[in-house]
Amino acid sequence: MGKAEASQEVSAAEDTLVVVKPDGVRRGIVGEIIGRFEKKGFAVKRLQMLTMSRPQAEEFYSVHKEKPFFGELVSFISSGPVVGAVLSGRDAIATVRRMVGATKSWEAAAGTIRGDFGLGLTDNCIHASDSAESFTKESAAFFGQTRG
Ligand code: 3AN
Repeated sequence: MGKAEASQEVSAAEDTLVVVKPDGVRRGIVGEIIGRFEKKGFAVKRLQMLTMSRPQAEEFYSVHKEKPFFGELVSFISSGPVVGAVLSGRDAIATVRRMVGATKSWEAAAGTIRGDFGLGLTDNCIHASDSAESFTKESAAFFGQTRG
């Protein structure tokens, strides 16, 4: 590999945030879910279990605050422990969302996390950032002032 190609590889690395939701933690599939990302080649840069307060959950889901299901979403995500991970690797935001699958778990393709592990909508195992802006906002809401 030439010098130019090597630097392209480096610049292609991107960070994203996944949060295993309370249903995933309750069912004991955190390791299985995070393991899929590790096997794919993503590096786990941060990993934390916590239970979100209501204000923290409202901040985390603030892009959805006008949606009719906002209250349900906030109640559910703060209903028990969740596990957040910052994953780093090539085209992480889009690639991780492909691995997560469609929002409605019953429609999600087999081989995706939602397709393989559930049938829910609010309880659809996992959240993954959909853009660099979302990653920045959601990470700040999730990790707060804790050091990476
Ligand atoms: P995704 O998580 O696939 O990016 P979004 O961003 O459209 O989905 O929605 C955020 C979360 O809101 C979803 N993960 C899901 O839990 C919940 N959600 C989406 N649509 C609905 C709906 N119609 N009713 C209840 N909850 C919903």
